[in-house]
Amino acid sequence: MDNHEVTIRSVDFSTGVISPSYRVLRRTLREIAPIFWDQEAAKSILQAEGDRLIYEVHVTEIPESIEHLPFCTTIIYPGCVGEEYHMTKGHFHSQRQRAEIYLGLSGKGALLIQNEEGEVRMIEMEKGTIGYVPPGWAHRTVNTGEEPFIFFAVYPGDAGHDYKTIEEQGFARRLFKDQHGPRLVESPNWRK
Ligand code: S6P
Ligand code: ZN
Repeated sequence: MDNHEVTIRSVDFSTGVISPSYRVLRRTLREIAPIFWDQEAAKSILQAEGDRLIYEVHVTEIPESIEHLPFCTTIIYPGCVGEEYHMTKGHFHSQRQRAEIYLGLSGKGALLIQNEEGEVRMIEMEKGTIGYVPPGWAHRTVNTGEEPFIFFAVYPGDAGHDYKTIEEQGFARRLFKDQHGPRLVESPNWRK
């Protein structure tokens, strides 16, 4: 039996830190700026503040192979780029017929899922919410609150990550902040 099969781990619900973990992926505005609608706002932030940490993913060394169930946590820091909330890049699983489970640990957010036809559904997430990503649906998460939005994710080890499709086509809907809270609007540049 390999060590990763017997290691006892824990997760801190308020920070998202998994112990022991393997590495932390950090996504900053400079890297992911093109995902946001307001490119002028992204540019001004980068000029005025320098770079900004948008989210982190804490991963373990569980292998990404069919017999395993890799898990990780994501911490999306609060804030907006223009009027659009901080969010993840979003992806399909390379093997489309692979689902995923999210569990909200802390903060407030939304899980957007989108199928190949561009149909979008939104699941509001908070501590204790289970967000189910059915097979064949791309997924992106958004922080709609004032605190870090933290969730735990588990997926089949052979799922794979297809980022390219979302990089090229985007999501058909975007989440903007208005005076009444989050507003889901059609994305003018979808599939352009
Ligand atoms: C992995 C799972 C999550 C995301 C993470 C960051 O299948 O869906 O752990 O990787 O939330 O999002 P993204 O789109 O940058 O991978
Ligand atoms: Zn996924």
